[in-house]
Amino acid sequence: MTTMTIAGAQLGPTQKADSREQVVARMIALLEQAASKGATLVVYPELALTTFFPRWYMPDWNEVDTWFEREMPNGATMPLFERARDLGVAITFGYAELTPDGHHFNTSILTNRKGEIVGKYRKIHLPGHDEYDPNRGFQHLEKRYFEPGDLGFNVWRNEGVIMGMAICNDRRWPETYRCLGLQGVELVTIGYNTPAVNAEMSAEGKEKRLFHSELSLQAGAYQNATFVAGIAKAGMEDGHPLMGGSIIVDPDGFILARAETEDDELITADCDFSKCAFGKSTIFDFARHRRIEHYGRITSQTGVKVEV
Ligand code: ING
Repeated sequence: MTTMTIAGAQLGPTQKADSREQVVARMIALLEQAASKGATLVVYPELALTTFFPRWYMPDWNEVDTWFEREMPNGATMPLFERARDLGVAITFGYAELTPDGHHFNTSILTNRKGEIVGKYRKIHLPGHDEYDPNRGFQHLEKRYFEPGDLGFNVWRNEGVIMGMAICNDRRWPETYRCLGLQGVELVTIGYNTPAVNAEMSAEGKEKRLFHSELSLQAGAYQNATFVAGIAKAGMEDGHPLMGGSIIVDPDGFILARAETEDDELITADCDFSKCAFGKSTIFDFARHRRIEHYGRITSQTGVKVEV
């Protein structure tokens, strides 16, 4: 029976002018706070090291590439890995990855408590658009700057827990959780950067977005009998608001911890992973209840086909 105190390290805003080193110092402060509370895993947001740069149209790819990391760990992040190792705390965080052969991904890594990277995930569901859109209040150019992830949805047995990763928009798609649930996942970590307002539909405010974020995370947890940690980068970045709402959810879908601010804020939850077993062996015993002979449309068809 494995128990673990999990910490969600919500980050407040990071401005375009802020350095990686400044952000890493904030991340280390949250790491030390987590360690003092007995946490042995810290979950950081998507694109944790920089501002949410897909909001900016940059025609010059040399400028775009300044937002990417060519190796991990690297000079700026090594202090974080070393401090995590010294404190015996595993970490997961998102960053923009530029591979040696020139591919751009929205990536997340997971370490063990010795600071060794044990898993990598590249964001599969990329929202937004790939060309400058003059009709938007701000851009959301993830489809321009990133390629869809090429690693699939995987799990790793890390510190005795079956862990999986997803990133931001992935949390809105039930396929994400089910692909992990079919591998026995017990904890899904999901960092996010979610604009507090809709660039196209200003009527959709923060309250509705917070509701949709919690709904998605709670449903994914309950329907796959897993813990889920959804952790935000939040606050006003160069005049553009990101919503907070970081939460840790248990396998029944109940919220165990919730951030109250839009700043650097630590939330923690004591997780008993034996709580996953009941759902996985009863209502969500996939082997006993699923009828895959009727699910073919889910992987054979991408968009809607109305034939009635
Ligand atoms: N951001 C947003 C997210 O999925 C979004 C984009 C916001 C899509 C609101 C739909 C509604 O949370 C990222 N980075 O994926």
